Amino acid sequence: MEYEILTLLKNAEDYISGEYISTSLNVSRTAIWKHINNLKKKGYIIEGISNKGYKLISEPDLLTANSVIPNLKTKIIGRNILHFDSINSTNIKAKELALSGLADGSLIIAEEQNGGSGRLGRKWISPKGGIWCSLVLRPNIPPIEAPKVTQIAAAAVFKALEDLGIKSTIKWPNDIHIDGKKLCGILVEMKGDMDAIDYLVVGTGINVNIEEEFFGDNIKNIATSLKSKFNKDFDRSKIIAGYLNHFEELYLDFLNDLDLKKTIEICIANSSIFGKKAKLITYNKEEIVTCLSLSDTGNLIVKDSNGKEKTVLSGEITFNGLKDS
Ligand code: BT5
Repeated sequence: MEYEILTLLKNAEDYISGEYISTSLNVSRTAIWKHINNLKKKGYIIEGISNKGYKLISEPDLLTANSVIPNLKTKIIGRNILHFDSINSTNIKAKELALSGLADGSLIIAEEQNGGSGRLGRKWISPKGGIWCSLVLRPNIPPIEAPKVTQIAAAAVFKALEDLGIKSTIKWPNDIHIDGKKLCGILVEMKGDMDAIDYLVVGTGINVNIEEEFFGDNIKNIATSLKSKFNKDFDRSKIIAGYLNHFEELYLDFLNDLDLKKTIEICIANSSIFGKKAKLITYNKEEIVTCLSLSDTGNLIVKDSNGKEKTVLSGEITFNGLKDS
């Protein structure tokens, strides 16, 4: 009920009466009054003036259900939000809760993580001011299709930024960059067997209102944030909701006939790697390749040093020590 009241308050240009809220939501005026008081205790500044009604003046800068859900247009994605102030990792929490039956589309959000992780056990720096979240999904698709969800998430982050007029690029398979520096990383994990997926966890980290100094010497040359790029703070709840809205649109296409067309179009049109020489690292090998494009199914198409084209299902590309050409 709180976020329904907040949705009305946010959509109103001026004061709205208690009576209007109570008829719109079909609850008593006393109940409205109690909810408004609860919201005030949570840090929302809501002005109440007799004869005029209520007006939302400001809200706390937290990614709670109350701040995210009013901006959602989704049916299942992000409709159940669990918010934590500080935890080790939203992916770890999501996996724990998925095991005990957490619903499809649920989202775990943390204000900060003290054990955030990237792929292959790498560390992910996650101070307050970022978006650190993990979606729990239970798709009825063959397990081999699971890695494609990484690209859906990347395309969705790209579109959410584009909605704000921010131009980024997608680095296959799991990074979003601005000016060649990493703004966002995605970590998809899966539990299942050969035939069926039990759950997927889609962990997404976006550096939003983070000062450059938080990155430390190790990554300050390769990481960026919206704050350091644009020198201002951004509304994180709009960015995360934009991400979830775009994610659902692309994901529902994918669940229907495994259609990745829109996702791949976005990833191809906004990739930072095509035409470039890179080091391709796969589970058993490292080699120098030229990145060409993506296949319809989201695999990377490369040309190896013998001029032979091949497609790569999962792996990593780096330009370290190579001249972009
Ligand atoms: C990734 O791994 O890019 C996946 C990152 C996923 C993070 C999210 S946050 C919510 C959820 N909960 C988690 O615990 N994880 C997910 P990878 O491609 O392996 O990149 C990791 C590398 O990026 C590190 O080795 C650093 O070099 C660099 N890095 C670490 N923190 C960063 C940051 N905040 N911004 C940019 N780069 C960072």
